[in-house]
Amino acid sequence: RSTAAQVREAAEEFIRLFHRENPEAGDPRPRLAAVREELATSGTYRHTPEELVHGARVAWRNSNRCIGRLYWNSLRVRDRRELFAADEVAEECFAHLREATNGGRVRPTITVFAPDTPDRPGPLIWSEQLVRYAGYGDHHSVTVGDARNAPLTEALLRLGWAGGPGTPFDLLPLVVQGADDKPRWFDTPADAVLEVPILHPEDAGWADWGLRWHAVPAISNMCLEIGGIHYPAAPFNGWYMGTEIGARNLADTDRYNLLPAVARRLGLDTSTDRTLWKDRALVELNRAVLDSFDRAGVTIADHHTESRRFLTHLEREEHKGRAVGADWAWIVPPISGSATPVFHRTYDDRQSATAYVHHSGARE
Ligand code: HEM
Ligand code: NRG
Repeated sequence: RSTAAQVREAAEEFIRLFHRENPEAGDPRPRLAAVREELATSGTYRHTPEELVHGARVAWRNSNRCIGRLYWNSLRVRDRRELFAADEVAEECFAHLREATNGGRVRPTITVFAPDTPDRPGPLIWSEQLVRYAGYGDHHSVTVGDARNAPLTEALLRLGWAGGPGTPFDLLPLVVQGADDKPRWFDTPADAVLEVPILHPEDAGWADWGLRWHAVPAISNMCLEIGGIHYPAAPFNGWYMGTEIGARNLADTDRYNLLPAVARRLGLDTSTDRTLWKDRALVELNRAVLDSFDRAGVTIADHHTESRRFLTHLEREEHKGRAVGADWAWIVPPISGSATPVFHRTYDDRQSATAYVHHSGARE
């Protein structure tokens, strides 16, 4: 919780930044006076549509863990601040997915729902992303699907969801908690989700495996903070970098754990680590992910290209006189790190107040 003085300070800092970076908005002083007045009488203030757009973009620019920030200034912002009921939020999340997916030409997009105010909290999305695969199992082991989503899957079953067909890639419903309401779940319409079958460019045998992944990563459980105002529900997406799927989601031992199966298909000797069978399997899995998205006509970046773009971003920001914060451990890709230019340097890890922030947990 922030004090009134902290909110006022954050608000003033943001309004000054907005006017500095948008000279056409003119003298900041009248706006500063209006915001101070609104804060004094109501304890909150409303961003103008232009402030909201810029704030959401700057929050992306300030995401220290994100390698994809070169295009921060072209984020599409869907202003849905009038919505706080669970069913309306869910409906707009599905519309967000359709617009962002754009038939495969993925468009970086955010939808901003009602903010927290002294009168009423904003809505909250429990699902980590708009698209998630179920993880089924008991408390000790997940036997089918994505173990990362086992807690969400359990919560859904407790809320009365009947469960999916039981494949490793069952789409979970979206869980939304409206302002002053219980969490509710909403089946994800099939036409809102584009999925890509993961096939290997040379080994046709991968088709029998039924591997797939969704086209759009849309994080939905982070709070957008702009100038002291908190937007608890503000799902955003860009496009995938291949390693997120090929080196983590499908490969991590506590996710789909596919490296042993890939190595077997490749006929590798898995009896000892020294054959580097895991490394070779990782490369083939990542080739399969990139090739499959390309063949399906779905936007995806490889880690070499996205690393180069990030260095361009650093240069561009430096020219503008702005410092860029970055978190090395998140920026460097999980495979072939040293073969990308982002590895061979250090970064300032300064944090900014306008940012996407992880919630501490679900509201009671
Ligand atoms: C994290 C890439 C767009 C905000 C990341 C990560 C990658 C990435 C690889 C690390 C993820 C991980 O290791 O799990 C990209 C690419 C984009 C993109 C290729 C293409 C346009 C965006 C957009 C936003 C954003 C549009 C917000 C408006 C973030 C944030 C994180 C992050 C907040 C940290 C997430 C966390 O703490 O869990 N991004 N991103 N990114 N990105 Fe981006
Ligand atoms: N690693 C996660 C997604 C995290 C964010 N990555 C992005 N964000 N590309 C996964 O689902 O694999 N984005 O907004 O594009």
